[in-house]
Amino acid sequence: MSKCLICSSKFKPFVDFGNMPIANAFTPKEKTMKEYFFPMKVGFCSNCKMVQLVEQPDREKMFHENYAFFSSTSNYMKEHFKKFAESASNLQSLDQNSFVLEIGCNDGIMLQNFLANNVPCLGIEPSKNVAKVARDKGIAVISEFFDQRIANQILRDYQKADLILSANVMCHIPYMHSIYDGIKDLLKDDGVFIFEDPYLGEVIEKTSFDQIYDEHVFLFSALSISYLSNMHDLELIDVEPQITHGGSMRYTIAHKGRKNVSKNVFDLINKEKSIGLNDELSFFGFANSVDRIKKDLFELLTKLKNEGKKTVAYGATSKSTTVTNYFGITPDLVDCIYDTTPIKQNTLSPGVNIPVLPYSEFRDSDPDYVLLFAWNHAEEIMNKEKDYMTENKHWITYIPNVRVI
Ligand code: JHZ
Ligand code: SAH
Repeated sequence: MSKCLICSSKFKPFVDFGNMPIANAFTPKEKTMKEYFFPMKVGFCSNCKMVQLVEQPDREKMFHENYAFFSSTSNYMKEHFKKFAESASNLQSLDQNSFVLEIGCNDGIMLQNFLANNVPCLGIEPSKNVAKVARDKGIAVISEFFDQRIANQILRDYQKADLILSANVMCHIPYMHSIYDGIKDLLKDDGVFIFEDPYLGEVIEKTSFDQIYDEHVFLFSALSISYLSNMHDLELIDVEPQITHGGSMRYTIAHKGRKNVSKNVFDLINKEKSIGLNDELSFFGFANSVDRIKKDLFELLTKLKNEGKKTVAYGATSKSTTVTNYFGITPDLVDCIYDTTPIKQNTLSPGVNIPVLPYSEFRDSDPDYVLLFAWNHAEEIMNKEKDYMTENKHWITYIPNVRVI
């Protein structure tokens, strides 16, 4: 039995992926150090309804000066965060006297929009290389892991915030009580904390098991976020589904009793209960669904290899580390992965050592099949490659089912 990170109740894992490497540990071709692996299992706490990793590597192993994920590699995401910033600014009627904070600002993809509108803002970003990109844009960044201690440092050096934002970061942090305490200290009486993360309901519905990797310690729902917020005298006041990262949810939190709770919250909680996101029985079939995709994809890639077809992959995502390592996809099945991120290029992928090559070489490689690891960016990528991916070339996707397109 494992102990819940939120409420300390005991729970049992419902899926076990075996030993997994650090999802973003793209390593130099000359491996000098033994790779780190950890046992990756996920469970559901029946008491507070939180889905969580049983074990997570130390944060410094994942987030550091060579962090491989740069948010601005997707044009669609740049546009998404521009709209996110606009809607949050309007909600809080922000101006040059306001103060905005972002937890995990990465390369400044969100805060650059506040800077452009002269709204004072500050980013907290522990991974020094991505923080530098944000600073080079003129954004103020504290390069530390946010927690209650840093919140109090910000209170001393700056002021309380009208708006605290975070995207694809909250679900990465196991010490949630310190985060929530820090947010409570920092948020003005009428301030709001808005964050978004991959949504549990979508992960279960689509069997998007590859949203599970070392960095994602939690898969949130309205049920679990409202429980957690209540523990800290905060309140979930709105929810808004997003199509990003394969299906996310945006949560708005305020001091308890300060704002009206939207009908959206009651509706989503009722829907979650009706589809069983409050019941451990609902998670029992998940491992079998993952294994069905595993069998189908492995058989397809093996068949293509036996027919002498050339298969490459597109997008060296964090998600692909779970797919390749759990499915046993090695360089004999997939020649290489093409990616636009300079720090990932000319490396080997975590665990299974598939070469990662510069995107600029993709078209010359003349593949028959392209396995789309960045399936969450399918629209953007398929559009970009539509003239190249002609009749004899095919995409392969695997969420929710293995498909050849
Ligand atoms: P992408 C990361 O997940 C890690 P990943 C993290 N844990 C998280 O939650 C989300 O981001 C927010 C490349 N690419 O966005 C760039 C192209 O080559 O699916 C990236 O390496 N060409 C913080 O890693 C990768 O694909 C393109 O045209 O699963 C996409 O990674 C595009 C659009 C992307 O996130
Ligand atoms: N918000 C961006 C970045 C997501 S990447 C986007 O949606 O694209 C996740 C980021 O969270 C990484 O840059 C990582 O360094 C940062 N992070 C991890 N733990 C953190 C913490 N305790 N405080 C602040 N940032 C953290």
